[in-house]
Parts: sequence; C-alpha cells; structure tokens
Amino acid sequence: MSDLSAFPITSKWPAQNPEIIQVYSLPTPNGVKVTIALEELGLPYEAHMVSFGTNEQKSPEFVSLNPNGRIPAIIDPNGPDGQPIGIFESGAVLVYLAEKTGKLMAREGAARYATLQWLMFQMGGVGPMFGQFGHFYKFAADKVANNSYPTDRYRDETKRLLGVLEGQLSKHQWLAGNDYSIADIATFPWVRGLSIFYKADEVLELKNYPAVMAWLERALARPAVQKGWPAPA
Ligand SMILES: N[C@@H](CCC(=O)N[C@@H](CS)C(=O)NCC(=O)O)C(=O)O
Repeated sequence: MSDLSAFPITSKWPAQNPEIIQVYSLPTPNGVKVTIALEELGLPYEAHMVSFGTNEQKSPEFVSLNPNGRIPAIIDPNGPDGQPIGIFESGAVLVYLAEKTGKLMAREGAARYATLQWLMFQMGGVGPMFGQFGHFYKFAADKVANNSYPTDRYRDETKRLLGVLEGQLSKHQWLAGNDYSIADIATFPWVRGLSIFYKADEVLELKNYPAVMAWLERALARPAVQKGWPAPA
C-alpha cells in the first residue's frame, strides 16, 4: 500500500486509491493536457478538482505540491526507483508520462527533439500569449476599454503563432511529424480554447488557418480526448 502522507496536498484532497496517479486539475487548456495524456496512455488515475472559485490553487496544501499555485500537478506513487514523486508544470508532467511509458514521444533520435521543440513552443509561446490575449480580450475587456494596445498586441501575436502552426500542420499530420505526441496534447486545447473560452473565432479569423482547424478536429475525434477533457471536473 503506497503511503502518500508525505504530500500535504493529500490531506485536503485524500487519495481514494493511493496506488494510482493522483491528478490535481480543472478543465482549462493546461488542466486537460494531463488527463488527455493519461487516457491516451491507458494509465489509471484519480482526478481531484481544484476549484478556482475558492482559490484552492493558492491553498497551502496545493502550494505544497506546486509552489507556483497553478494547475495541473500530479503525484505518481510509483515514480523513479519505485518512490512516489510529485510533479508540476504541465510540460514536465507530459514529458514524465511519455518517458514512463515510452509512448507519445520517441525515446531517442531526431523524432524525440521534434516533439520537445514543439512542446517548448507551446509552453513558452502558445500558452502564455494565447492566455494574455484571452485575458485582455475576454476577461479584462472592461479594464482596457480605453486602450486597445494590450488586446491588439496579444491578438497579433496569437495570429502570428497560429501562422507558425499553420505552416507546420500544412506539411505534417501532427506537430512533430507523422505521430501524435505530447506536443499535440499540449497545444490543441489552447487552440480549442480560442473558440470555446474566448469566443474569438472572428477577431482571430480562425478560418484563415485551415490546416490548424483540421488538425484540431483530428485531435478532438480521438476517444482519449473525449474522455480526458472533462475528467478534471
Ligand atoms: N506553465 C504552467 C501554467 C499553469 C497555469 O497557468 N494554469 C492556470 C490554469 S490554465 C491556473 O492554474 N490559473 C490559476 C491562477 O493563476 O491562479 C503549466 O503549464 O502548468
């Protein structure tokens, strides 16, 4: 029987089954990455919802696992050397799960770095820039009603990044080439979020990125995505 008592987060979100991966998340573009990957990999997990309504992501118990106070984070009771491990940052969690299973990223060679480079592109570009666009366009629109600079800046950067994705996806089925990978899992939830969370289809002219939209549909059609997207709730 695994003992997760060394992780204070388990006092607020107790593990029903401490033998399986514990996920602390919410169905946001970053939050769904982990449950989609777990479903794709067929790894059993227990999902705990972290409510933003009551700022649970900033609670001492959550911050004990992720000092950055943001979802998602996991505990794997069966980590390296058979010891429990806690991991935060969705990109790190995805790399961990891919390496643990040998799936969704090549173990070596050029294909491995193709996946990592597009994963980093998401973590350093797509996530932060799309997120800032959504903030100013949707959530804080009233605060910038007299100054369009922030919205324009992040709108233009979002469109530029969509153009980069369009270039890659008009030549390849998936971001890293022929195989679906953690780079796709990291990125398509953010592209979907432009429509479903920000309602920004028109302002971003999403129809001008047909290869990106076709790739999004291919990803959304995967059974693991249908199961994994709502799982953190
Ligand atoms: N780079 C982090 C970003 C995580 C992140 O920003 N998560 C958001 C939800 S998508 C969050 O927890 N927001 C709550 C907050 O900022 O308090 C990752 O990829 O894990």
